Amino acid sequence: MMHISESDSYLLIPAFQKVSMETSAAIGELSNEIQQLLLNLPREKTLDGNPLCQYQGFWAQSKFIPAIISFQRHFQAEDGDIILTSFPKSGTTWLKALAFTIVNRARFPLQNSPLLTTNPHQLVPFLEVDLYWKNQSPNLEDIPKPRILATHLPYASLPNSILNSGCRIVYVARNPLDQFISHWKFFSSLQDPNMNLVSMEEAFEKICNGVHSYGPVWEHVMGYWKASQENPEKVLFLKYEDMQENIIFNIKNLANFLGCAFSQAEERQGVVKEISKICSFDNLKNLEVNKVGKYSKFGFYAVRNEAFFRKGTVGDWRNYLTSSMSDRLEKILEEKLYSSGLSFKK
Ligand code: PAP
Repeated sequence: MMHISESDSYLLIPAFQKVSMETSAAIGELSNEIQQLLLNLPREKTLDGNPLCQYQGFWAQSKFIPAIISFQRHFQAEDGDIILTSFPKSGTTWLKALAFTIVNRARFPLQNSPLLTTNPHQLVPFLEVDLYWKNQSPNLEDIPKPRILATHLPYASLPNSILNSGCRIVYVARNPLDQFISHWKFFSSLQDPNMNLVSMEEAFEKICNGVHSYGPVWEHVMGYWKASQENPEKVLFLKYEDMQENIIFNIKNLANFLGCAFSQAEERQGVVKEISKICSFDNLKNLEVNKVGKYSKFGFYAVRNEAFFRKGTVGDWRNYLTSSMSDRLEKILEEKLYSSGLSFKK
């Protein structure tokens, strides 16, 4: 029988806590293998104090490892699927709103869009931190086609069926300085008594060392950037800052990539503009559902929908990072990212 020390059990417990009987039975099948695996992985802590493991070269919350493995092993992508991918706090909510609205515009007239009454994270669920977290074998058959699903996994860790099927991948990237502030402010806003949030300075130190959920950010971004360069029909690489600068162009580009380009008649009728307005930060933030609703993506915390709509601007990092902090992160990014030709507006 395997011996688990007190500190090891601290690491493992979250993976099996607060799950339904059905889920825990399903997780049970994986548990021995995962316990072994977790015990041998490098460990750290998230910005909010949860156990973090380095799995397949990226950092993941240990409580999500069973769900990540189930997703990797069992998810069967279909050719028509649309997989939205991102590093957390890079524009995922916006991308979900846009993709859902563009793809379903014939099904739902814009004035009756489900987006007006449902948070984008419920319309486009996350695979590993939602569907496979709640159930090791979720029923994905009933999701209307084309299925639009999301993940924060790095490109290299995506399930084979996503890489090898005809499904399309859309990635949204964001300037890591703003991404860090967005992440930090998100956790600060949760104010959950179970949370052990480190100071912003400590959090920044972790970011610079690449130690944060799905990090290092530069490897995440580079994985999708390279894939989009090598296979532009398969992977579309969007930038949050470009979307802010010209959303109309980006909506059309996204629709073309997804195989549902706007007709001339639609363009004349102002459909693209209307979609940009419905999915805009101001519109989504002020919807009743996003002011009062809750969303439990993280297993532990019931996150208020409003937490996904903070400021929605470019360059907010200037209000929080000292110049020595921004210089330090910029230097790392220069070396790890920008040398590949990729850059971000600030
Ligand atoms: P997630 O990883 O938890 O899903 P994600 O949606 O990727 O979060 O990022 C949240 C950021 O997108 C927030 O940025 P901020 O903290 O700098 O404000 C959020 O405000 C911003 N955001 C959400 N919806 C929109 C939108 N419709 N347009 C522009 N920005 C948005």
